[in-house]
Amino acid sequence: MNGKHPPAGGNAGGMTGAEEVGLREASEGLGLHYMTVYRYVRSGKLPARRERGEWLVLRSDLRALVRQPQAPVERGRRGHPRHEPRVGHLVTTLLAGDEAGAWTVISEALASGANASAVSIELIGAAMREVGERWERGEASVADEHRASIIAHRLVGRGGAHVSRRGRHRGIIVLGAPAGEMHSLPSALLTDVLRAEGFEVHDLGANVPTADFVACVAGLQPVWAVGIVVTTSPPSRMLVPLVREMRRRVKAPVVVGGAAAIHANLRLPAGVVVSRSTAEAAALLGAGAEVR
Ligand code: B12
Repeated sequence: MNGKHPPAGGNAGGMTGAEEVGLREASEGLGLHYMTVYRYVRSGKLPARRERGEWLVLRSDLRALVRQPQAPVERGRRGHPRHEPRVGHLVTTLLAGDEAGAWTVISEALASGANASAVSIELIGAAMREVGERWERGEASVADEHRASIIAHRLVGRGGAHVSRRGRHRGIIVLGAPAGEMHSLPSALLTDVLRAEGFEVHDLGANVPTADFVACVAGLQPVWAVGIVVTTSPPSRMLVPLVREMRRRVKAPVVVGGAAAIHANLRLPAGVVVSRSTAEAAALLGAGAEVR
């Protein structure tokens, strides 16, 4: 929205008069409950700006909303809810520092029948990759990106409450990144996927010193599998020593993955598996098996 807006007011029903209206007026004009329109704003479905504590929306945006086909749950080829349209809304809210709006996007996805781990991977992961692209293009500042990743972690924490499973767990999986690798969201996201599959997951996050990572796994034995993730290319020089030490000290299978593992020409000890995608990482760790 640009800055050339006249003051709010005018005839909401006919959507004529001033270019911008407040939410009360917008909801009357649309024939929707005030809270529904508010949710549209917070989730990014309806563009709006705030002036002296009041949300203002353009009449042209209200007309565009009315013309939109009603598609509350979009479904993909296999009948799963599709999240692509929501990713854009999530990016907008993340970059605006609007945590409540970001959570609205997530909760709407959950309410439409999406499972929590799909939300993690397809929504939060995809949105953060887009944030990275905007940062790379100079369209988002480092502060924007930092704020977005803090919110993303908080969303994962909140969404994680939806994936807890009752009963005995299938085994312990430990995830983390080697020293020097500062990206912690990849393991946080995979944590939810594995918990949904019934594993007890210990996520050590980013930048874990080799000795401490290995000692933690050794202390938790028996461990079903260990996942080590590298995101920045070239991968941390501590990756190979970590993998070697892990293989030497613990029996659990080790899976290495993440964006940097896929692209790098890694020389890893025999028996260590490299995953090429999130789904493959989840499958390999869940199988707890070594694939040579
Ligand atoms: C947030 C962010 C940061 C934050 C991280 C904060 C945090 N606590 O995590 C901070 C500010 C620390 C950061 C730092 C840097 N960053 Co950064 N960052 C990002 C950003 C925007 C999002 C990262 C993210 O969470 N992505 C979402 C995750 C979920 O996506 P994913 O990586 O595909 O993860 C999946 C896979 O890893 C998969 N998976 C597959 N196999 C396996 C196996 C296992 C075991 C596991 C657990 C997971 C797994 O599971 C994940 C979930 O789906 C990305 C953009 C991007 N494309 O990701 C840049 C990005 C990764 N960063 C980048 C860069 C350049 C840096 C810095 C070098 C910047 C700098 N000059 O300082 C430093 C590097 C620091 C370091 N030594 O590691 C580049 C990397 C480019 C490259 N070729 O390596 C990116 C791609 C941005 C860009 N477009 O240029 N960054």
